Amino acid sequence: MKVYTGEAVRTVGVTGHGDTGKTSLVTACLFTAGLIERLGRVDEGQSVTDFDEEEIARKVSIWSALAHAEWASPAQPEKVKINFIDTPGYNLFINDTKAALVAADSSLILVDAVAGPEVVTEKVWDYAIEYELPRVFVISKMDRDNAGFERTLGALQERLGRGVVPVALPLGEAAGFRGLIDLVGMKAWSYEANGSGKATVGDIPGELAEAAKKAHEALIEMVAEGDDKLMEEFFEKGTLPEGDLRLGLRTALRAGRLHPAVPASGLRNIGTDYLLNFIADYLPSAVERKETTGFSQPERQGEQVTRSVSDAEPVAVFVWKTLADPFAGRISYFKVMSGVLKNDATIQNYTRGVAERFQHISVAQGKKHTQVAELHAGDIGVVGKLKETLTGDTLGDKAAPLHYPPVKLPEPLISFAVEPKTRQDEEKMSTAMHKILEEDPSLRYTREAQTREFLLSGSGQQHIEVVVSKLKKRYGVEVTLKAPKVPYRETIRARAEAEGKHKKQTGGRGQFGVARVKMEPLARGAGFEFVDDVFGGAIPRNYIPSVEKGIVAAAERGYLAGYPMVDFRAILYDGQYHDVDSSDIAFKIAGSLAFKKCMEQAKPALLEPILNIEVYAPQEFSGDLMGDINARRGRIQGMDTRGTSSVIKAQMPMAEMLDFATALTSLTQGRGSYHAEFAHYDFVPRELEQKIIAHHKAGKEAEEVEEEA
Ligand SMILES: Nc1nc2c(ncn2[C@@H]2O[C@H](COP(=O)(O)OP(=O)(O)OP(=O)(O)O)[C@@H](O)[C@H]2O)c(=O)[nH]1
Ligand SMILES: [Mg+2]
Repeated sequence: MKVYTGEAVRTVGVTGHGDTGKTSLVTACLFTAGLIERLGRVDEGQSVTDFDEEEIARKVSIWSALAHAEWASPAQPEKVKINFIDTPGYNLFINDTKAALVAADSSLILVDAVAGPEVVTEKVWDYAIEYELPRVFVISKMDRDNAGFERTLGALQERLGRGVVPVALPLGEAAGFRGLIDLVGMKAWSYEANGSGKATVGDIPGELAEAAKKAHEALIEMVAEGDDKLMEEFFEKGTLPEGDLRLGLRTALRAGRLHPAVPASGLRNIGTDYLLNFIADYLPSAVERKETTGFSQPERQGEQVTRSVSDAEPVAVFVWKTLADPFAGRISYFKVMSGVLKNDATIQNYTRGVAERFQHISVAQGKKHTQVAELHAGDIGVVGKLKETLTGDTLGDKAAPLHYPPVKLPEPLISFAVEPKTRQDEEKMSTAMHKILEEDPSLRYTREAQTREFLLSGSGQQHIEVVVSKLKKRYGVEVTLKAPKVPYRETIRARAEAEGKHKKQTGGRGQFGVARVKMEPLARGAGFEFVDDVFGGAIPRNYIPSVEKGIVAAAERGYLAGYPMVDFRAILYDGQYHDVDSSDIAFKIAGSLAFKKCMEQAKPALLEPILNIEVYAPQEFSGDLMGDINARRGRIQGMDTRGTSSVIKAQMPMAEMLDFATALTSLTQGRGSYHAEFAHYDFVPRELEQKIIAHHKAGKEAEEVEEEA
């Protein structure tokens, strides 16, 4: 492949709500540009960018993927290279979209011409703003029944402002959709019905001339509005020359003032050549960003270091994605932030302090990789077999280190306990899971210290199920998912005082130790405190830690229902010993006996973890959501609005959260999301407490109690 410098590279993030036709549009663009031979369909598992087996099975994009086209527009006869980052659109997989967009220089936002703007439309719009990406709307699936360009555009303008302006109008709609009218060049583009992507460019049909003229003038006015010189010219002549219109549109797009909209159909391959031209002519090249900012230390520490996106700078690359290929092993997706990366270069991983060899650097067409000799500042590539490099790492010239900050993703919403089915599964599980975690930084895999369960956390049940399926198909590991155990705790509500006496006379040497202990409740979160208040050698110094150990061990085992006892102080104030018969173990037992006796007076109680939650959803769902939160023993703390969404803040017992994600999805038709974090422990209500204790005594798990409740 030809070597492209950054000026001739356009990296476009293809984003939008689930099912808006992103993957189909990318495949159609590649076909129109002649980079693939067949217009493969997502539904048949033949698209370029949905190549993962899970994606093919489910017919949705789960992970971001990379493709490229080489394209010359009439205005730019020199070919440019367009990198497409096809991203997932379903809410549950949207973290991967955010992670991948960091590598883009502009974004396409697809909006279904039937459904109009949806939740994720606004989400990806926000991402684009965060990453400072110019935004172009593609009103997609224009060939569908009931497709409406004007209606969709109106809805977009209502939500996102009048900066959304059409630069092309559709020629026909629904089954009659056959092309578009270019409002800059004022020509009609009519496409062959066979999906070849070839258009005949000609005059605007008479019946559409008036509408086209009006839209053309509106576009000119919008472009002129932001520029005094253009405004003057516009007032004088009542129009703008095409050259000025083009320039003005480019400037307004870069400034985030205008967001052009174009109609298209990926499935029928209508409008893709127009779109490719638009990308080549209007969207920023990879070097237009001019500067990037990193830090002298990892984790945003140290001083800021700015670097221009230029071949003249030392080489630096940022890894934005990792893929665990079953055959090729680890594949790293990177962006060249500065300098020129040559094939076979050995560069330093600043994050991990190791050198890595970039052998066979390549460009990706979905799963297919083509080796290249070098990649220039601003471009994107892939490389296999890096030893230690992971997503979020910066590598480059050893003499010029800097660290680009890794993308911060929201914390997972839902957790499951994963249990390997067999012994063999258990042995393979950890290795397999770590490979999957490398690919998906929005997953968490932890061992809960108290319950000893392995917890897998993600953005929703389907996200976790994808992992389970991958474990099985790719790594041959079978697991079952269960609701995680709630890490209840125990504590005391009252003071107590007792004597623990361990005395045993069995032939030879006996055992003897007496510990007198007071206990008192401590504040939530205080943990355990031990106070040595022994005077006059009632217990020799060396045995005092033994008493403490005995109490700690007993507290670990709990008193009511087997959960660890916390937030109390134990004061050892007196005791007795025997010169011959006393020992460490005798005092340990005395300590544990004292603990148990104290419990008889100390009013032990169960504690449950409470989470702070924030629930986001369109306003119309607030009432239902608050009802649901109340029914789950939640306490509403306040309500806010953010854009068109409302935010409900509440505190909720963890035990009630286990199926909240599922309930939220059904209550809000998939438009809600939430964030939760641990807040504190609080007393379990009396009735529930009695049930948990009774079930513990009957040898059952607390979870079954919750299910019954
Ligand atoms: N009628 C019509 N159907 C389309 C068009 N584009 C895509 N589809 C269909 O819509 C479905 C989803 O298409 P995709 O291309 O996978 O959509 P996507 O936006 O990539 O979906 P996710 O990545 O899962 O969010 C498939 O069944 C496609 O065949 C189109 O232009 N017209
Ligand atoms: Mg897709």
